[in-house]
Amino acid sequence: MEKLIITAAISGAEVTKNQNPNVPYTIEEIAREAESAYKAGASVIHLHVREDDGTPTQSIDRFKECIEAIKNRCPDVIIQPSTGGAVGMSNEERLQPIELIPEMATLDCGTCNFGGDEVFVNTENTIIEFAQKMKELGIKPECEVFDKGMIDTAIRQNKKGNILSPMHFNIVMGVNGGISASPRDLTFMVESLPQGSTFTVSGMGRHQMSMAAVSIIMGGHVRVGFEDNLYLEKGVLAKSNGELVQKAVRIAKDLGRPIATPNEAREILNIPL
Ligand code: KMH
Ligand code: ZN
Repeated sequence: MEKLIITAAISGAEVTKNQNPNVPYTIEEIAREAESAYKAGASVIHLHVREDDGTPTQSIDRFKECIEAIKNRCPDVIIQPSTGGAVGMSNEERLQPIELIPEMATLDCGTCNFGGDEVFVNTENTIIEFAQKMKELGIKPECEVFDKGMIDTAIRQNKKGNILSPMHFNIVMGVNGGISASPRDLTFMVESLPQGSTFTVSGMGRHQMSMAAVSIIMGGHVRVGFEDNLYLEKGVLAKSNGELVQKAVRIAKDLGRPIATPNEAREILNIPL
């Protein structure tokens, strides 16, 4: 079976130190968490950055500093900045980190309720604008899909030439407003992907490891980390992102799936070495 790419979503924009004191805010903390995930077996770091007080920001300067700090500790890791940022940010704000020409970045493929009164807005024109900019800059988009219609949107943009083949998807499951985290729904999503695509799965909260296990069995990849889940197991907060990656590695080993290095991940994702 193809080697397993583990993405660590180390920081997110929504989780706080009140929920888990190990959520990173400062540059030093972000670098520490990236290193813990990398040493445990993550080949991709999905990156959001914060001000020192925890406020989410898409500041290019903050991204630059964080990326440099991560690269000092994990020289070959793939860094995948978020262009989703936090709910309510403008497109201009959100797009800033792509000017640093990272190897990958997220491309959110639709609008989604995000619990309470929050709506994560991605109009069709936004998706086209973000996709075209990433294509121009040679950045591999990870299509974030929170529901089946978002896969169809990505396929439409692929047919229009705005997203190149082979496409890579992150199937996000269990957001309040998105598709549920269940094996049945994951099967439906995976069967809806174009031939030749790769995919990873992000299960929210308590679904993180169970959906990771299903994805590993299906030949998909996995995303774990504080952005989506703060607990190692019921009632036990994770001490680091590394602990969550270690757990995914254990599951993969038990299921007979070897772990990809960053360069092996580049090959699988069609990113130039
Ligand atoms: N924080 C969410 C509003 C992404 O990184 O592209 C958006 C998000 C998706 O996390
Ligand atoms: Zn994110």
